Amino acid sequence: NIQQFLSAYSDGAMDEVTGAQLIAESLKAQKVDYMFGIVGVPVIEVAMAAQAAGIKFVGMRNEQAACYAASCYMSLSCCPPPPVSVADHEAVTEAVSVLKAAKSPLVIVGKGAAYGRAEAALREFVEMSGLPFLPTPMGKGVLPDDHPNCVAAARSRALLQADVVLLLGARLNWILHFGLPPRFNPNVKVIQVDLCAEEMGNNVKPAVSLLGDVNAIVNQLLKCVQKDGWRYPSNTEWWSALKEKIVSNAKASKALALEVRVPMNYYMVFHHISQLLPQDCIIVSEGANTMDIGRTMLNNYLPRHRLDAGTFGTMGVGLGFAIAAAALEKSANSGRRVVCVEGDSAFGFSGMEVETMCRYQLPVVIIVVNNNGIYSGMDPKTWKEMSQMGDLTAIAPPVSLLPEARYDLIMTAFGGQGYLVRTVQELRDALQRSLSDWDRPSLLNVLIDPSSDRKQQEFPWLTRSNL
Ligand SMILES: Cc1ncc(C[n+]2csc(CCOP(=O)(O)OP(=O)(O)O)c2C)c(N)n1
Ligand SMILES: [Mg+2]
Repeated sequence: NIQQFLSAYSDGAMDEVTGAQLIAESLKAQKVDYMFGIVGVPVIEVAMAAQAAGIKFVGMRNEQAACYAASCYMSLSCCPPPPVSVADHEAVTEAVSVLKAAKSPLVIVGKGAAYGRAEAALREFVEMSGLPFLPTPMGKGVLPDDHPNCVAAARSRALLQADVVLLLGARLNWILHFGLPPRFNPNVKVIQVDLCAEEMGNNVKPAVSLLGDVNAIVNQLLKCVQKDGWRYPSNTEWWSALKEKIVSNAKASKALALEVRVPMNYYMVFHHISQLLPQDCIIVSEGANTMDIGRTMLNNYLPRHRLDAGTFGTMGVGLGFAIAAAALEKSANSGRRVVCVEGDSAFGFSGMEVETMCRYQLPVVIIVVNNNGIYSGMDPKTWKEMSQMGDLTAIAPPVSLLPEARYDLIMTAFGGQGYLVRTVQELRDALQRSLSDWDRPSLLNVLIDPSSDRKQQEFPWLTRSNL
């Protein structure tokens, strides 16, 4: 440790100590085991001293992506658990009585439940109480998406009509429409479970606040319902309404997924990807339609196996996240695959990190869902016609990107496998081949219909811009 290092120096066992060594040794003493960055004078010395101190150094192509990689590493590798604090006993009893009085209760599982490792207690609680649950984007997988109590496929209805929401480590921010109408019932009662006192009451005043460790509190709730054997009945109007919506939404997605057409639509692409991905893979995703539709179609079965643009919707995080995740999986020899599902615009933000993946032989499978733009784009012919009509900077829609750009060639440029994909068969073949290659990364450039869109939404405010 740093003390030994310094005493070796003062004993004269070492002739000289450099600033770089001190930085490296103190990082090591704080249990840093990976460093992501870019060197140049005088950072080269720090990176080399880090390696000498036993810290692995991943040289990236842009500091922004290096920061994303480091933050991802933090959330995937386990930090020492903080001291566990439980909620006030009376508040727990109060929460259970609010739940029992609910006509249409809903459990929302946030990323706090994932970080808090609440999966085992939560599964028992949900199965014991018979309550419907909805994961937030990063809460996906705490309980498997195919769990019978998961109502993700009826998300809008569940949020709109719930009269009591048990909010587990999730924030009422824009992702949950601030907990307010028109997305939520104006009289909804929120039971808020959170580790952070400052999150309590943000946007909606909770009916009950349970401050403390999510896992510990779910266990407290579980004990409470176990004691009197309470269970929310499965034959309620609420469950029928949710199930009816799940069935009709699944039907609409399936109809789109089973279309036979070239170019493909989003639903076809995700349907076939979801059939081929291993259940334990880590899914990284970013984009707009790509991330939103992908989230509904690509199931997570395990906690902490999904990383996406998250709370701030920041594009550019995907490749950094994937590099950190793949470095971890590779050194642990876990056999788990990292799959990175990117919109074509999202991919562009950190696209040069493909070289990083090739250099370190990280077998990430990147799938670029390429619709020639941000939300939508133009087909090559229309683009060409438009370019003959005038100055593109004056007339090209700001959402458009170069049609049919060959992102797959970026991967082959550095020695990885690139695939250009237009059809379902090509998609399946390329994905199967990529998933069996553990020596190098692959990139599937999946050209889809540039006017492909989400399926019809029930409410216009779901997709309308707030501007
Ligand atoms: C750092 C950053 N810059 C810009 C944006 C604005 N933005 C939102 S989604 C998006 C890209 C969506 O396009 P794409 O990744 O191709 O996904 P698609 O919707 O086309 O499937 C952009 C640029 C953002 N979210 N983050
Ligand atoms: Mg796009």
